[in-house]
This record gives sequence, structure tokens and C-alpha cells, in this order.
Amino acid sequence: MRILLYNPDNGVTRNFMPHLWMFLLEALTPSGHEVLLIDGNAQPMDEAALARYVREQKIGLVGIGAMTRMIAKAYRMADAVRAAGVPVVMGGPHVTEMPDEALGRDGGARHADAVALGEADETWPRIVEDAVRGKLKDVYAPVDDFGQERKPTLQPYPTIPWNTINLDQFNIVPKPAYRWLKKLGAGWGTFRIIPVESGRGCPYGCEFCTVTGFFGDSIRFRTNESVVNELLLLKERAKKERGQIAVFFIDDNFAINVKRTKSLLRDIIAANAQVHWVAQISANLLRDEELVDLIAAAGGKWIFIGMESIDPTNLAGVNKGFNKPGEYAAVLERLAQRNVYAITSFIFGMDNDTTGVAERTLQQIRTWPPGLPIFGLLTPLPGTPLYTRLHDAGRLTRPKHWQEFIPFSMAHTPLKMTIPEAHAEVLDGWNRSYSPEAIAHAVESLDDKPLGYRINILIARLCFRGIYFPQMGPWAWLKVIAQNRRTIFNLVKEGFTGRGDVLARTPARSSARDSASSAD
Ligand code: B12
Ligand code: SF4
Repeated sequence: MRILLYNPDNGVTRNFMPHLWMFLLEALTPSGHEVLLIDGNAQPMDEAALARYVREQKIGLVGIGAMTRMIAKAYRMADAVRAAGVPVVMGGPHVTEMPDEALGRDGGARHADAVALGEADETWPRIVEDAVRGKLKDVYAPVDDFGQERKPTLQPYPTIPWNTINLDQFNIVPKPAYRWLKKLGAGWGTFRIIPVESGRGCPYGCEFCTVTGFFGDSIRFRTNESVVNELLLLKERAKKERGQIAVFFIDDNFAINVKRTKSLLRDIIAANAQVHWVAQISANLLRDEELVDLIAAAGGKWIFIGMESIDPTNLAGVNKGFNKPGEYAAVLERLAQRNVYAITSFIFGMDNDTTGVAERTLQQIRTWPPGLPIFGLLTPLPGTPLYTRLHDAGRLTRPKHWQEFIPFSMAHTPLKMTIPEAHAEVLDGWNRSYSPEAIAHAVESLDDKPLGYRINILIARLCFRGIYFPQMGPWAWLKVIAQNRRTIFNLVKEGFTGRGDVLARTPARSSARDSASSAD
């Protein structure tokens, strides 16, 4: 049977990275079947195009996975596939929380022939077999023979054949630049960010988060060997195609067991399996100097930190009191000393937020080493304790907000400001963090570092700007480049004159952030 695994886009921003679930399920598909992958972020398609593709390719089963914000599109695509006579199975965090919605048992239309609840590693082979026999069940739950929930151990973990998978659709380098860079032999003809998991589960139970409910608070890890082998495979591929590969460790909290993380990082170093990587780690775990040393030595470049708020009352209110805003600066300095920088994520619209929260947050950010601040709104995702609390308090303004995805739009009323005020705060955060002046300031604040670091933060800032201000298509990019031409020109000039190398050797230059301006 030919199986298509499809992940829709959110219709607004593109994703920089493919979704792991597709590759994982492909690797777990029983032999004798052919699996095709389409990520809507890399290959945008509408309903008619997907239905045509499914017919032309003689697909026998379509698997669709989606987060809550893509679910409306996922349902529309599923409807089109089913109308073409091909069965659809849906999985992922949203349908796990809302299976009746997908199956049309809540009074709405049915979108899926079957739903895979929770982690589908062990149920997927069964689903494929049932589909072959034309006997799909409505619901596949990851349970043992006694009906008890069973979580995959991740040991053993399937080998994802990264060395042979066709990754053409996931090259981040734009096509015109691809040919140019390939000719130059710069080793940048391809650049791919690959999702790798080293473990699953997070016990912290933050009120807004789906993870503790979905993956459970039992933490499971792959063996170090299996992770190291995967990195080696990726490294080998990058070398063979003279391109670049970076890894996103998608673990919710990569250092949740610090002892184990250190041992993994030591093994990565020992095997010379370092690639550049990003990981998500909560600030409290980054107090450990040895851990941060190992992160840097093992190839860690960016750490995603869910700071959420600089207000301890807010943090306590969403069960994230383990975040201590007083230590954010020290944590970021500790990372920056090792040339590791942070993606700092903030949520506005929390219960103790008042107008001016963006400016107060930016005041703190300005005192930190440069990074990539991102700002979102508190969102009641289905199945979370937050959803239940706001529902019970009658505060949900759009209880089924996912039926119409509106980016950066609240679905409940905050306590101490209005919804439009919360929206304005997020806009303010993005505007002032990603203005040409702020980007120039971030780049200049690394004046004492080699040129590569400044280029890195410039590119990262230009890309991250697109999360709020979507930069779809070459014109949008040209506009951004024109707006930031001064910073880009300075770096190019420096590249040709070699000024960067001189600066790199200059000891302890006072950085631009010490003489902080109004930017960022
Ligand atoms: C990596 C990641 C991202 C990446 C993008 C996704 C990618 N390219 O990989 C980035 C960093 C960009 C991102 C962004 C966001 N993310 Co995110 N992200 C994750 C993260 C950490 C890992 C995803 C992953 O690969 N997991 C490992 C795989 C193996 O698990 P899985 O995807 O769930 O798949 C398993 C099952 O669900 C099932 N399954 C999944 N799909 C399918 C399909 C079929 C057919 C079947 C049978 C089974 C099946 O089988 C798989 C194997 O067991 C998850 C948290 C988590 N631990 O999952 C959050 C998570 C998915 N993200 C979440 C959110 C909210 C967001 C943002 C909205 C955050 C924000 N406020 O901006 C954005 C939206 C991005 C967008 N495109 O619009 C939520 C989604 C909750 C929900 N109900 O939708 C999660 C669960 C985290 C959370 N805090 O709750 N994210
Ligand atoms: S620490 Fe992160 S992954 Fe864990 S529950 Fe909190 S938000 Fe979710």
C-alpha cells in the first residue's frame, strides 16, 4: 500500500523544520509499504491539489498530524481526501484531546476514519495492517492487553535513515542562492534543521502546556548510543552533500535529568558527533556550570528558554514558579560566556499583566546578552488545566478558537487588561525587538566576537522577525534586507577588510550593550 503522511501549514508562517512524527512513523511502518511525506510548510497545497495528488499517486491511506492551530486546515484537507475515497487517520496533540471532534461525535462533521490517541509509535503498525484489511477502527489508544496506558520506552528507538531520506523539500537555502553557493563551493548549498528527540516527557505541569498531559510525567530516554549514532548519520550526510545540518533537540526539557544529559553530551564529544544544535532547557537547570560547559563543547549554539514572564506572581499563577526571573540575567551571561545564546520566550496576557508589560520586559531584555526574544499570548489549548480553569470561570471568549485560527489573538479575557491591550503589548514587543535599530544593536553588541557570531545573530534575527511579521516570498525578504541594509553592509565590509578577525583578538572590548541604547 502507498501511504501518505501529511502535515498542514498554519497558512501564515512557514516552519523552518520538518516534523519528526512523519519520519518516525515512516521508520515504524511495517515493511512492504511505500511511505510518502508532504509537509505543507515546504510544499503548500490546497484541498483540490491534495485530493488530486492522492488519486494520481494511488495512495491507499493518508495520515494527518496537526497541532491545534493547524487543525482547521487539517480537517479541510482530510475532508478532501475522504471525498476522494481514501481513508484518513489523524493523530497528534489536538485530536488526542478532542477525538470526538475529529470523528464527528460532537454533533459536527466527521473528518477522520480513525484517530490515533497519544504516542502512536506502537499503534501505527496496527493501524497500517487494519487499513490494508479495510478494517480501520475509530480509535487507536496506546494501551496494553489490560487496557492500561502504555508509553513507548524509546529503547530501542527506530533508526531514521537520515542518510537516504529525500530531504529536498526541507532545504532552507533559497533556490537562487543554492545554485550560487554550490558553485562557490562554500558548503552552504543546503541547510537543514533536523528534529531529533533524545527523550520524552516533562513532569513540571505548567498550566498552559499540553506536554505533561500528553507525554505524561514519566520521563523516558533513548540510549546515548542511539542518539550519538543519529548525529553521526546526519553529520555524514552533511559532509557528503557539502551542505550544513543543524539539529533541534525537540525534548521539552533537554536537561530534565541533568546527570543523564551530561553523560549524553560527554558521549557526543567522545564520538566527535558534534553538530550545531538548539535545545529547550528551563532556566533553573542552567544554574549548573558544568552542564553549560558541556553544552558548548558538544555543539550547543542556541538554547530555547521558556521564561514566560518577568513577574513571579504571573509565574506562580500558571504553576511555573520554578522560573526565577531574578536569575535570568545570570543564566544568559553564563551561556554567552561560552558563545551560546538564548531564544527567550515570553507570554503576555497573563492574569497579573497590566499595560506596559512589553516595555517592562524589554527593559530587562536590554540588560541581557543579545538573543532572540519571542512574544506570544496566553492560549488555552484544549486538554490543559488552563483551559479548564478559564472555562469554569466563564472567561473563554472563543471556546473553540481553533475552528478559526487567528494568529496572535486571545481566546479569553485577561484579568487586568483588555484583549486589544494584550494584542498591542505583543505587537510592541515584536516591533521594538526586531526593528532595524534593534537588530543593528544586537549585532553591534557582539563587536568583541568573531564576525561569524554577528552574522549568525543577524540571520537569526531576520528569520525570527518572520514569526510575527510573516516574510513570505522574495519581495518580503527584499524589503527586510533593504530595511537592514546598513547592518548587512557593515558586516559584508568587515568580511572583506578582515576587521572581524582583528576585533576577535582584541581583549575585553566594552560591548555595545554596556552603553545600551533604546533598541531591543
Ligand atoms: C518541535 C516543536 C515545535 C517546532 C515546530 C514543529 C516541528 N517542526 O517539529 C517549533 C519550535 C517551530 C514549534 C512551534 C510551535 N509550537 Co510546538 N512543539 C514542538 C515540540 C517541542 C516537539 C514536537 C515533536 O516533534 N514531538 C515528538 C513527536 C514524536 O511527538 P508528536 O509530534 O506528538 O508525534 C507523536 C504523536 O502525537 C503521534 N502523532 C503525531 N502526528 C500524527 C499523525 C498520525 C497520522 C498518527 C497516526 C500519529 C501522529 O505519533 C507520534 C509518535 O508517537 C512539541 C512538544 C512535544 N514534546 O511534542 C511542541 C508543541 C507541539 N508545540 C506546541 C505549540 C503550542 C507551538 C506554538 C503554537 C508555540 C507558540 N506559542 O508559538 C508554535 C506553532 C508553530 C507553527 N508552525 O505555527 C504545543 C501544541 C499543543 C497543541 N494542542 O497544539 C506542543 C505540544 C507544546 C506545548 N507546550 O503544549 N513547535
Ligand atoms: S517546563 Fe516546558 S514542557 Fe514542561 S510543563 Fe512547563 S512548559 Fe511544558
